[in-house]
Order: sequence, then C-alpha cells, then structure tokens
Amino acid sequence: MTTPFSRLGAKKRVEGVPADRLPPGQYIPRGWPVLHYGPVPKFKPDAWDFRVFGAAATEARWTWPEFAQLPRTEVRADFHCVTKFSLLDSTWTGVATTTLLDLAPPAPAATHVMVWAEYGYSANLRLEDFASDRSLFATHRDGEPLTPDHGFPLRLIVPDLYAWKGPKWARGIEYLTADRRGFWEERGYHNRADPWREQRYSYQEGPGDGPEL
Ligand SMILES: Nc1nc2c(c(=O)[nH]1)N[C@H]1C(S)=C(S)[C@@H](COP(=O)(O)O)O[C@H]1N2
Ligand SMILES: [Mo]
Repeated sequence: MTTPFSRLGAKKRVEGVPADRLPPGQYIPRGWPVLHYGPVPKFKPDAWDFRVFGAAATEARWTWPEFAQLPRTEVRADFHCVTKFSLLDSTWTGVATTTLLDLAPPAPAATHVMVWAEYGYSANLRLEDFASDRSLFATHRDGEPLTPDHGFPLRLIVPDLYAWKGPKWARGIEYLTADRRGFWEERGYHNRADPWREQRYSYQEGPGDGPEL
C-alpha cells in the first residue's frame, strides 16, 4: 500500500504519486509556483481583444464581453513545467480550443498554430496538439478566476505538453502553413515538448521535430 503524497523533504514530493501521473524528472512542489518571463500585464478590458489571423478561413476578433459569452468547457488535468514542477489535478474552465477552431476555422493548408500573448510572448503548436479535446483557453482554475500572475484573464492550457506551450495573458491565434518557433522554442526549448518523452531542450530534437534553429 502506498501513502499518497508522502514527503521528500519539506517541498519535494514524489513518493506515493502514481508513476503514470508524474512524467520523468518531475516533482510536486508546495503550492503553485509562478513562472514567466517579464512583467505581469495589467488587464484593460476596453482594449482587450482576442484575434484569429494568419492562414484562417476567415479572420475573427472578439472583445472581452464577446469572448466571455462563448460556450464554456471544463477539463480536469495536470500541468508540467520544464523546470520540473508539476501541478496535479486541477479543474480548468474556459473555452475549448475546439470551440474556437469551429468558430474561426483554419484554412485547409494550416498545419500549426502560434498562440500569442501580451508583450509578444508566443508558443507554437502542431494543429493536432492545439486541437486536443483536453486543450482550452482557461479563465478559472478550481472554480476561482486566474490571478494576474497566473494569466488573468485568459491562458492556454495544453495538458499533454510542457506548460510553456500555454501562454498566460493570451491574446490570439495565428494559423501557420509551416511550423515556426515560438518564444522559448527559439531559446533552447524543445519544439514539441512532450513531458512523457522528456522533450525539454532543442538539442534533443531529431530530424522532423522542428524547424532549423
Ligand atoms: N505570457 C507568458 N506565458 C507563459 C510564460 C511566460 O513567460 N509568458 N511561461 C510559461 C511557463 S515556462 C510556465 S511553466 C507556465 C507557468 O505558469 P504559472 O506561472 O501559472 O505556474 O506559464 C507559461 N506561460
Ligand atoms: Mo515552465
């Protein structure tokens, strides 16, 4: 019998977490760390919009009141940061990526997306990873609105990839007809970012994993 979440020192918990829940090299910290590059943007509801552009069948733009009216979904999922902390069992609520794909579909030639956030942060994803029925633009975690440092009002959650693939303070989707590296993918992180295959760094990439650096 295993004790769930027995402690390894004061902050690193690994024992007792079922092996199929914690990808290799990850641990459970206390609380929910805040991690990002640059300052926390201030939400300006009147200026905020969410745009779909690039290789789109038709471009789309939602203001904050419009976005807030979109159909909502709930996903229970874990979250894995490449710096090795994992957050298990969160309930995320927000707008499914599949809903946005239906409302503002890509052109047939689109293969990838770039998700854009405040201050020019970006993350690229294969269209199929973005379109997973577990991926969503979240406004809430465990019933509470996101706090500003965790991405309020909107962040992408892609449970099956490392968390840098989920921009906080998301503002738009660019459909791409060829893959292009996002912010961290240009700076040494793996283009694909599957935590179960421990795809942390770009030097681990094989042929076909990403565009030339
Ligand atoms: N806009 C933006 N989103 C971002 C980042 C960032 O630097 N800027 N960092 C990513 C990384 S590396 C991680 S691990 C998660 C951290 O989210 P958290 O601070 O809510 O734990 O946000 C991701 N989203
Ligand atoms: Mo991260």
